[in-house]
Amino acid sequence: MMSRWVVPIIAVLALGMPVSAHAATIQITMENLVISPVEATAKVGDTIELINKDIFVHTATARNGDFDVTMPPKKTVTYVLKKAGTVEYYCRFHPNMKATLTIAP
Ligand SMILES: [Cu+2]
Repeated sequence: MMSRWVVPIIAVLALGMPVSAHAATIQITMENLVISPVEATAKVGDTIELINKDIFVHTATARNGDFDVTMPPKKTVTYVLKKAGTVEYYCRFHPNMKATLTIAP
């Protein structure tokens, strides 16, 4: 999981550029009624790419109301993070699907 990100981060640091200048895209997959990864970290301004590989509609619904994104079957929906915080989210249709997103300012 980490290794995909280590190389780009080192490359950015080596160039002396602030990491914060690069908005990242974080992929979150929903497949077989499981959200993966179950814990993800991001920053405000980053994009989360919600990939629904199932034949069901899923949602990424924040318990604190910060976001509520609906993903039609077999579709990818992107959402730009606007607020920092640790957000627990779940699928409204399948409440056993839950995960945590930690968003740094
Ligand atoms: Cu669902």
